[in-house]
Amino acid sequence: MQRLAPALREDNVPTDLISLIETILAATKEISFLVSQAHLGDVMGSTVDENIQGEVQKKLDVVANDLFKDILLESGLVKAISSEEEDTSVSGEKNGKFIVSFDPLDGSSNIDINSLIGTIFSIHEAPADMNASDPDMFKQSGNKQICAGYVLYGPATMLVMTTGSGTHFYVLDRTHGGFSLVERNVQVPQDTQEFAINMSNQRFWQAPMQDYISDLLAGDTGPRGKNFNMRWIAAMVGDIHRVLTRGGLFTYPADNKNPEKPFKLRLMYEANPMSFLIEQAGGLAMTSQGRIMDIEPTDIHQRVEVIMGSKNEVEACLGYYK
Ligand code: AFP
Repeated sequence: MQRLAPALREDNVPTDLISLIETILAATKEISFLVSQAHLGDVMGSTVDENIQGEVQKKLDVVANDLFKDILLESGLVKAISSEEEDTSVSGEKNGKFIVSFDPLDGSSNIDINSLIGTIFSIHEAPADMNASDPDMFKQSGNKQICAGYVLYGPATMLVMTTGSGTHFYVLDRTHGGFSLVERNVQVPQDTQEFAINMSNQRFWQAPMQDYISDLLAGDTGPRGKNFNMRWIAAMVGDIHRVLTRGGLFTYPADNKNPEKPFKLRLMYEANPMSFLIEQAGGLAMTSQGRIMDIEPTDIHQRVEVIMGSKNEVEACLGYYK
């Protein structure tokens, strides 16, 4: 089985980007070990702190964030990082060529129930003319990502990554401690009979999403003329991994539960990297208004509506917004 670095060289990924990817993966291997230790290590449960989004931080959120922050800033490869767990960007090497946005531990509510969690990352080139302490460096659209991926800490630890030449699956091979390529150019099936949404928010959705989901639930007796299955893992990494593997529609739509916060998912370290992976696998990644990766960011922690997955099903859903 082909190992990571040769596979990346085959895709003409530059050496310094390969080094950065390997740096990120070194941190994920430590997290993978910590996750597998559960109660045997001191990583279960919550801290007394909240992050900038007002969410109580789990111990593993903090440990994973510190691991990433330290390893990336020590690498000399990055000019700055931004993380779900940091208030603003953190500067690194002033001549660093890259900036990295990450969610160190996606699906935090799954930590204590020994269920799927993961790390999501997105890499852009650092603008040479900007100061390392300037958070505006991160205001680059998803179109400008040069690499995006996630590591899923499941029964197997898997890396799913794109550098713009397709989306590929790798598995952490514990016999040699590195990631091996297991599937090149994954393709999301264009049609699906499966959707993922947090149904408990139904009464808060806008009318088009209400109508779309009602039609799916009506099954073969409704206007869609076929039965749909539903899944919800409560970790975007888990849900998107299923969509990349066997197709599906994943959405976190706008809702009016809290009028000050109509969207849940974060653009820079959730929606953009997942959009890059989904599009590179032939799927669609949209809001009800347009392509996610076309959005020009205004804030590191900005949130966005997400409708992504199998092309024909995403288009069917967007049809309700016209
Ligand atoms: P965290 O990154 O704070 O763990 O949040 C996970 C998440 O943003 C995303 O991964 C899930 O799809 C979504 O939240 C789950 O939301 P619900 O709490 O509504 O199930």
